Amino acid sequence: MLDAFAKVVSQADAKGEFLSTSQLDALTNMVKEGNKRLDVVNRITGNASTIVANAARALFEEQPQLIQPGGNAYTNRRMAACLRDMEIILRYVTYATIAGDSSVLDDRCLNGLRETYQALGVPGGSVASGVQKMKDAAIAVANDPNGITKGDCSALVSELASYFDRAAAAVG
Ligand code: PEB
Repeated sequence: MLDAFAKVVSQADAKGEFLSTSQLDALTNMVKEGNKRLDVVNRITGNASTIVANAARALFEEQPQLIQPGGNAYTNRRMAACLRDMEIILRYVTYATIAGDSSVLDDRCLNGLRETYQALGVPGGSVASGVQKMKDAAIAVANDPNGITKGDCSALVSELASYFDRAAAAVG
């Protein structure tokens, strides 16, 4: 598990070199823009249950077969497992976002997830669709102009989007 700092350290160390100017510039920028990152993670964390519940509702509206008898979210046990899975994925996306690196998401959440869903008979494409809905909600929360210092968050939002896309691609 790496963060943006440990990542460049390990890359430089593998070559036995000092950190390059471009590596240092990228980290300088990350520190300078750090409050935005903290705010985005804080907002998503504070809205996590709403993001999960609304994404799940939208998923079941789009794919009602999931909650009909025989569906993968039919019975409370499966519904609970589904909501829990979405929450786990969102949680790891927040970890990757605060770290500025996807390795925690890759190693601890996505590795083997496709195979797990295949073995369980859970449709990965449906999970991917749920993840995309969480992405839209998380971006809306991140970009909400109310009650926050205004600034350009486009780079951070596309980084955030890339973690959701990564999760969707890992199972879909
Ligand atoms: C992954 N999900 C399930 C299981 C595991 C995971 C390991 C089996 C064990 C259990 O049931 O608890 N666990 C989860 C995860 C990590 C982890 C992401 C990462 C660290 O440790 N059903 C649907 C939707 C989808 C869904 C498409 C979006 O209709 C999910 C939610 N996951 C779902 C369901 C089960 C499950 C298990 C229904 C239960 C499957 C079953 O027992 O029939």
